[in-house]
Amino acid sequence: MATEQITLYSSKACPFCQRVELAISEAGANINRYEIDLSNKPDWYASKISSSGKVPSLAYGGPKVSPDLPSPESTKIAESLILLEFVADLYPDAHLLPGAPIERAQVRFFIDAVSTKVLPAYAGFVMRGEPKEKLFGVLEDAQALLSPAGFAVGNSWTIADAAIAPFLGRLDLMLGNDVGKFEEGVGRAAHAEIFEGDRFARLQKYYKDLTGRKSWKATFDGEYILDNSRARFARAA
Ligand SMILES: N[C@@H](CCC(=O)N[C@@H](CS)C(=O)NCC(=O)O)C(=O)O
Repeated sequence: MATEQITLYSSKACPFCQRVELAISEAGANINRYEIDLSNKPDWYASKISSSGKVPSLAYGGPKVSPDLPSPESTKIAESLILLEFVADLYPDAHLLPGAPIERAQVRFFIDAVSTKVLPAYAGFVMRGEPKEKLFGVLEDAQALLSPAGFAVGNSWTIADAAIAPFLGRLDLMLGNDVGKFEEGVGRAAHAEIFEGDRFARLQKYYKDLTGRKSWKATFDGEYILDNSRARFARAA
């Protein structure tokens, strides 16, 4: 169990942040969380916490301070996938990263597929209104990587699940409400295929298992995310 103090700088709207919050919740870790308003970021955030200005990032160790007065003595770490591994290392008893070399490699392979294939296709469809075929193709590939039952790798939840879950949740929410840069009705039709059609039956069961967990309910505020997505990604009227 980590004994140093930890502050996660996060945003409820951000899928990368939810990755880390899921892992922290699955580990049962007690940390400080500070909400960063992405539309009005405090000046100290980029100068003292994350030079890129992006969330999530984390301050580890150092003296006990208020999160908005960060200490130079704490170590600052950014990037959601690095943070997932960091949380797994801090809380080994939670087995967020399996012990066996093969399974560790499978977790990392799955995460790589999420980064290099799922995310670009997700962004293309939702944020640029690109044709659905690319998204469907990569989701089918991701589905084929899933364990036959259980989670991405084996029967236990791992950081591979944290890597993809926030994006599946946003697809469900945004397409279900037809929010995105596609033509009217295209999001809803895609939603029906992904979340109800036979082609994605394994993915649907996986999604149900992910979202049935306490960690999901603790980290996903659907109403807030939908409002935020509407403001950012709604098609022009
Ligand atoms: N590669 C980064 C991406 C993080 C990212 O893009 N975060 C967005 C919010 S979802 C952000 O902070 N954007 C800066 C801004 O909105 O000012 C990670 O995985 O942590």
